[in-house]
Amino acid sequence: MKLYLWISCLIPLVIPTTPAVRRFDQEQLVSIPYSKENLQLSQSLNLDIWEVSREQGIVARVNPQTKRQLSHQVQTKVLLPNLQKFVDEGDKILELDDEIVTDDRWHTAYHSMQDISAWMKALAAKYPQVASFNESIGSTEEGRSIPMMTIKAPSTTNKEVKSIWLQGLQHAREWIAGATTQYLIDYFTSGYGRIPQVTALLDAGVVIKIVPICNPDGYEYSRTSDRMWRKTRASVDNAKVGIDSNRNWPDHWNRGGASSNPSDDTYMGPAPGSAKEVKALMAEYQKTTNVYAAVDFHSYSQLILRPFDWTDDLSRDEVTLANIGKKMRDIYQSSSSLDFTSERGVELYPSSGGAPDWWYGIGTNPGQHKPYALTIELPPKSFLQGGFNYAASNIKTVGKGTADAVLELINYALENPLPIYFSLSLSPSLFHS
Ligand code: 0X9
Ligand code: ZN
Repeated sequence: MKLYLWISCLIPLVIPTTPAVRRFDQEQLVSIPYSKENLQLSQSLNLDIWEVSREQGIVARVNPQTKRQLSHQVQTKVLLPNLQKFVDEGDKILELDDEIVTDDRWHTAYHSMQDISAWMKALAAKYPQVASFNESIGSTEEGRSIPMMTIKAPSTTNKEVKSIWLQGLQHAREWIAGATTQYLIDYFTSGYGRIPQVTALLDAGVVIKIVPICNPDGYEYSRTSDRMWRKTRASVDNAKVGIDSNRNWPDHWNRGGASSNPSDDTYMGPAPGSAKEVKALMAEYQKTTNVYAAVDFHSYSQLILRPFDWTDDLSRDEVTLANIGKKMRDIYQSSSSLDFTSERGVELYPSSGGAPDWWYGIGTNPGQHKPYALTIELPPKSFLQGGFNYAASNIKTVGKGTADAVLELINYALENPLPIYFSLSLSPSLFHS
């Protein structure tokens, strides 16, 4: 008896402190018909919008409270009555692996942040001629490193550099975005001397910088604790509410389609460019000479989005940007049978503080070309094909289609660089009404 009491006193001390895994039994996926008004309504209720399309309407995650608010105002259709079941399904198909291999097998699973970094290091060691691994361009809120790979031909001198910037996974749960940027790292690194188009581009002075995981804290959190987590893990008033880094970039920050409420999924942060992750990315980007094109990879919906995200006004380069969007859409189709749509970001829904508006706006160093600045929403097309739970067996197909589309973008951007706008051009971008 005495022993029993003694042991029971110890129990609280020996329970392991693994983080609680968030459950979604009370949450649902619903849709409402597509219209501008309904879009505004869902944004004003700060719903977690998963997709917006003519076919599915506006698809959003709701809890009992937001569902009640929504159903009072508009007809609501339940698509997934218990989101926990959807998350459980994902656990079966998402394939997590911890073996570090520098061949094709890497792209058959989703990996941890630590393994991704180790893999990048191993890949750089395998291809020292072209790849250099930067373990950290800056650290995250929880002290993790943000790794980057730079890919460059041995003969390239600083004078002739034409840079391409590729980044993925600002949003934690969009795992295919991180897997695809890893595929691109592999493609351009191992492709030199093997894939003629890659060799030709690198030999012509193209330098590719790839940050595969822009939000390491959020990514790990979505792997271990909350599968539907989107933001960083920034703290506000000691609560780890997180910032939506794609609402935090300092170009037309807080100009719509972003929330000032820290508990919302599109929380813009307390000030423009305040998120540690955004600061690190901005600093590295501005060290990069002559960025011809920059792409921010997200999921899902199969979209190629061009500026602007925040305003309905057409950019000065609308015709050119629409043209490359169409070409990339065709490449996705012919290369991987993936059906993409090309449009302006704002046409999907308005949002401010996103990376591409900053790249195309005030992020361009004075006297340099504007970059082709795109968001790519990777597959699948809809929640019907898994949404954020996109099976790891798709990584290679998506990766190959994306590599071909990005090759097209690079070639096109080199042949048709966007103009250099001198100081005057800053005014419309900075002070747009
Ligand atoms: O909302 C975002 O940040 C992106 N979509 S996601 O579902 N991956 O979160 C879209 C950014 C592009 N901008 C606009 N559509 N305005
Ligand atoms: Zn996203």
